[in-house]
Amino acid sequence: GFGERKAKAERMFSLMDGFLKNDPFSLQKDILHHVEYTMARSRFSFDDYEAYQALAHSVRDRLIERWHDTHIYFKKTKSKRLYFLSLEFLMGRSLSNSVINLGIQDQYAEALNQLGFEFEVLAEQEGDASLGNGGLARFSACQMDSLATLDYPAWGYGLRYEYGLFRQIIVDGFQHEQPDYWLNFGNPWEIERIHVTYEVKFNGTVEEVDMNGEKLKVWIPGETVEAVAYDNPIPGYGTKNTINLRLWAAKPSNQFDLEAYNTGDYINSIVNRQNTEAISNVLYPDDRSHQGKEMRLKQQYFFVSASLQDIIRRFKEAHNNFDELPEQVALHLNDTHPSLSIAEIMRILVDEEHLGWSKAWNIVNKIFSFTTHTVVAEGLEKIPVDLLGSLLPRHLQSIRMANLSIVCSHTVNGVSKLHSNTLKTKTFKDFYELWPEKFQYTTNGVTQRRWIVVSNPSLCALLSKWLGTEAWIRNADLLTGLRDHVDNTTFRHEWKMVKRLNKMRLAEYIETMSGVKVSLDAMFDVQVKRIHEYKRQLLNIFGIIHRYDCLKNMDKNDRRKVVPRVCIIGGKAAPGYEIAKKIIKLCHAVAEKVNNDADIGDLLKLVFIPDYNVSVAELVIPGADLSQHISTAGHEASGTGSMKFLMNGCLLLATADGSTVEIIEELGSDNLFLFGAKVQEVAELREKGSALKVPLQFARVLRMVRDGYFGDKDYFQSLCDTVEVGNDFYLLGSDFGSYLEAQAAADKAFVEPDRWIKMSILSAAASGRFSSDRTIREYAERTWKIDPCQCPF
Ligand code: GPQ
Repeated sequence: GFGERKAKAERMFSLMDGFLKNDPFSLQKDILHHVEYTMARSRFSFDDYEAYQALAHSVRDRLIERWHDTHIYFKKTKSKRLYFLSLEFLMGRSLSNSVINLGIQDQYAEALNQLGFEFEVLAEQEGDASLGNGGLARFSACQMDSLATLDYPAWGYGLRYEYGLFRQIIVDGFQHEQPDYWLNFGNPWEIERIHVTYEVKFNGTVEEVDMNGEKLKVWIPGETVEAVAYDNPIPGYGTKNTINLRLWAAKPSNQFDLEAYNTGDYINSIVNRQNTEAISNVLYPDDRSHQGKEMRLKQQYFFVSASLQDIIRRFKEAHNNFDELPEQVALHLNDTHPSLSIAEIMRILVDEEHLGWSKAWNIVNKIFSFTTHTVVAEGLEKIPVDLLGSLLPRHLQSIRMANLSIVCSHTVNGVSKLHSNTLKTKTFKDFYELWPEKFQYTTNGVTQRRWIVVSNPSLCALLSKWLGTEAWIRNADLLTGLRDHVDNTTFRHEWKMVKRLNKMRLAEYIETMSGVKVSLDAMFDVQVKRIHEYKRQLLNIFGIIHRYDCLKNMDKNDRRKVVPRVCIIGGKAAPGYEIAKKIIKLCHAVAEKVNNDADIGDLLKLVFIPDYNVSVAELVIPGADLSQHISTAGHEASGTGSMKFLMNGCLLLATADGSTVEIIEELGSDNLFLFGAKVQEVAELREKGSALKVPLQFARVLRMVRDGYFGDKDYFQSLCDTVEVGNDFYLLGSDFGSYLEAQAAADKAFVEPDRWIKMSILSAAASGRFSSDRTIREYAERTWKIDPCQCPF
């Protein structure tokens, strides 16, 4: 009875000595406890790595407490839930983010100090969780942070790849890929749920069976794999709410292949069982083209099947009528990757819940929303009929993943205003004419918790000081308040000092990574993102070659007026993307020449930062003066890097593409350096073909590369071909002139420090709209129709 249960609860409570306490002394006790009993190291002797692990485990305990309470509360209130389905999440590191969101950063710093450790030093021990490729995956991570912070009853679902995105190492200027076996040293941020498992079926045949006169279709699978849940708590900031990111791992199923055992083929049957684990082994590193790969399709279905079984089980715990599904569940398809969910949920409702096709269809049409992240054609997945047919014989109905997603979703989202227009007028024109009301856009955003509070503590302190509040950490709109202080010289001075400090941090990193010493007085000009032809890193490199060429031809007097530059480029190329790899090599070849030219000295340096990832971004972005977002107009669906730079007071040099168009609306075109063809001009320029006008400087730079000025003459020819007049799809040549003008305008602004600092402050002040909190609120209200549900303290 009740009395018994109450007594039991009280006893539990007293055994736990109340819930975990956060004063420095309690934290120390917990850290040492984990050194001794979790790490099994002596508390009298442990190194930084073990200290980090013990520290992380103590944070994990605190996360688990809130995570439990949050879920009990969500369950109790029966709030409608959002399930965010994504095959990629780029979480990066968790330690700093967690203690900041838990609000116990200072207590931990003090606790560690007394033990003789420094928080920042231990934080460096953590590796990145890189379960994604680029912008799409980092955007998923930012959205999880905002969902938790804004108290939305949401769950994330994904795959627990054992190998994350490859590590990039550079040998002799060439990219090499190394496996990222990130779980090698244990992962304190996840909770293994050995009892949360589901069977996932593959292959086999569909048979018709007679059930009391009714003909039913039954799928007889050829192979069964088990999905095991790993839960990753995601804490909100300034709230107790801690939501869940559930990642699935594949394990051999317990369904034995009896026949194999009986025929005595014991060893082989074990080997086959082991092979099934391969499904969640590795993240595909080609962002946006996974055409026709069987293992990729298996991953998608494995993920979808496990997630939906879990979601339906949870729904059925509290409801017995599927008509209530749309009021209880919102399913979000993050790109087309999880779109098999649609076919799978139909299969479950029809085959397993026996709702009948039309009833099931009606329900399914009310629960899905879909965001597409690209306009590039190869980003739209297609699955060969025979592949889908043999792997999932009961699902074969449609195989253009985007079409399937559009037809069955109530909302089709673009990721910026410009992107959405392209979807409506080009990519999905026919669908738009059929269902105009489905098409919306929700401009992307990034979380200021990660991109200011975690990564730029000095700016964070300065913002709170001048805004007179820390409230901007939950409400980024308050950043506009910085405009009030832009004429204050003390403020501007402090702003400048913060930038200088971050440049120092970055300069140290550059020196240890590449041996290149850079001057803090130079303009730090950064382009970091995946390497793609449409993102035009080659335009940047050609600009650098041009700059070098000009310097070489300048007399001593003129050189004195030149603004020194440190050009920084970073990003990974998909392993099979030859042209992208050549761009990386060219960058190194130019760097080699320029950096070793004593005659040029500090006037120009070029550094390639290897293995660009979330934690490297946290270091690079705050230290940038200028950043480049220079895709051919109409090709970057949104772009989120620009938003992170903007928040950190970095000036943008950009084309009017993706989210930049909206950044201009907030910031005004005077406060950034805009160049290049507009989206509506692109088609016409392309049509001109070899009649297109290209500046002489461009032809000269191209000639230098072709003639072997930077070595490897033969190797670079095919790269040069891609931008030769008549073949220059991404319009590097025709944009080159205005690119150089924008660069000159940036140089000019930089020599007026006051003006530059003002522009920098105004950039950060305009960044509030690009917080993922705004993105998530829009999605929640307009698309998912979910309400906040705050777990009381
Ligand atoms: N994006 Cl389709 C990726 O990072 N990977 C992909 O496979 C696809 C899109 C990016 C896109 O290029 C950026 O413009 C967006 O800002 C980002 O997704 C998030 O929407």
